[in-house]
Amino acid sequence: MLASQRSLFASEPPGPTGLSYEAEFVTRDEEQVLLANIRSLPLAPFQFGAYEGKRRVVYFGHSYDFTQQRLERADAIPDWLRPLASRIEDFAKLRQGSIAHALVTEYDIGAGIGWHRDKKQFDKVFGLSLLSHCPFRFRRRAGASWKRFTLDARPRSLYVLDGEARRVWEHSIAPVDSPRYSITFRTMRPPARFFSRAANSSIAPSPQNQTRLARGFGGRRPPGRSNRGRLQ
Ligand SMILES: O=C(O)CCC(=O)C(=O)O
Repeated sequence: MLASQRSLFASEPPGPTGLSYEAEFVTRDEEQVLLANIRSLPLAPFQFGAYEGKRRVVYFGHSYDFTQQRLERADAIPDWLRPLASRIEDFAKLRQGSIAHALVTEYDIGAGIGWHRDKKQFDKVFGLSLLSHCPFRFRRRAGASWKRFTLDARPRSLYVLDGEARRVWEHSIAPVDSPRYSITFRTMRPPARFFSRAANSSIAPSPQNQTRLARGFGGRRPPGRSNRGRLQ
């Protein structure tokens, strides 16, 4: 167990197994440089099948196409971001180059992300929070109800999702009340077959789920797409 994980849970109810947290993973100066680079990216509304989320994203390495339900190749992780990926690989005792994917997300006021587990093509997940904190919520089924846990993800901190935190618990972020950015780094599960097969989503992107996840957090239907016959 990481030292940071021990301190996180020393005086709190235990969080999900496999969740760890490192406060101040980057310095304030590094945060400013990352934010400047992020603001120069072509951030675009998150696409969830026929719907657009309110948050804006850019993918590197791989992107996930929710319409085709498969991974697509994306631009390589850029030079300004690679050293951070490398630092995370060292921190997590991973081989250099293990992180093959990065997702940059901008949450403007009112944007969030619905309950989900990350796609099965990905393995370990590392989330760096920038600019402001968010309550990062977890839940898992416990009989007829849910077990819940909330991590206060502070700016400049890194959370790690592995084990049950990654594969059993779902996570979500309620609409934020001040702008937040995150960089999510992921390692890949082995591998190549995911490029040719339909994805094995933990929450299948049925029209109903698309509606719930995208619209529940401020998502909107792109102009010209009819609602008729889908939402009844
Ligand atoms: O912004 C974050 O820290 C979480 C992002 C996330 O859960 C996702 O993109 O799947």
